[in-house]
Amino acid sequence: MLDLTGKKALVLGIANNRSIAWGIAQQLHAAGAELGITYLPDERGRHEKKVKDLVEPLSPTLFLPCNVQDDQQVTELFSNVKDSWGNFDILVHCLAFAGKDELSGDFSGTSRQGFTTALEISAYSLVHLSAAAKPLLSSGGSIVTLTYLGGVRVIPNYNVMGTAKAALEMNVRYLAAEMGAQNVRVNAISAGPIRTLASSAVGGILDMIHHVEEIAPLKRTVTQTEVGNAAAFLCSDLSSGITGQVLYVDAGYEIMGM
Ligand code: NAD
Ligand code: 0WE
Repeated sequence: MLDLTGKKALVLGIANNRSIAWGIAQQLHAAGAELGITYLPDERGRHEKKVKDLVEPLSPTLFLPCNVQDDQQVTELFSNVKDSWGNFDILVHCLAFAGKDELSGDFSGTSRQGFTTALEISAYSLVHLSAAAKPLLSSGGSIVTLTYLGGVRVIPNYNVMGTAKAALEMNVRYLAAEMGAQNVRVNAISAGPIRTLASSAVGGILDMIHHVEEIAPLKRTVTQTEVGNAAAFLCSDLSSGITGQVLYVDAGYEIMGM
């Protein structure tokens, strides 16, 4: 049985009710985990209010700001986690960002700053958060991140995010090799395209979703709930022998050649 009772899970990346991280948080809660939620702070506190209202039914015991570009916010986050929870069990990393300019046009037009920002927020953040979490993660703990096929194959316009996801997937392997010594596992879920805040801002996402509905073995896209269930599995003791892997939750799309 998938049972996360007694486990504490810190989830980063909820922006609204379409976020993949929201699907994951709901399934972790359903399996009995105690939740800590972070949000990306903005000047007016609108994200804070929105995310706070959304997650209230999951009764998180921690609710804290974290912009991964700010070292101090990461330090304060884990100092709060340590004070309130002591050790914890699960870290869910569900965030990515590239400037809009970088997500269309020629890949060779990627700017130095655009490249740096995309890799900093989307890939380096997993390394940084894992380092900060490491002294607090219990034996049997699990780190899960979200990736996309565009890190392995060329997907039109995914551009520098593809480079960032390739780096992220390699981070998973190096982190898994290191964290195995303390019986902490590190894995990624490669989700098929889902309409979320991040993906809806991308031109042609609907055409991409229709393409998947035609080609994927299951003839449909996946849902936040299906990604959430796979994440709950990777966070649970049911997956105790699995680390350093990329698990495709994509209705089978990745296997197809034509
Ligand atoms: P989303 O917009 O709901 O989530 C992205 C999150 O990143 C937001 O919560 C945002 O606040 C956060 N974020 C951005 N910059 C940040 C920063 N500097 N510090 C902290 N947080 C920051 O979109 P989503 O589609 O749910 O994306 C979540 C993850 O899933 C991403 O890693 C994305 O690459 C991945 N993914 C998405 C799809 C898809 O089709 N939607 C498919 C595969 C993988
Ligand atoms: O990882 C992602 C989304 C990543 C993303 C999206 C945005 C849009 C708004 C990162 N940064 C930004 N920055 C913005 O300003 N996905 C897997 C969804 C996605 O994004 C694509 C896709 C798919 C699928 C971009 C181009 C092509 C396909």
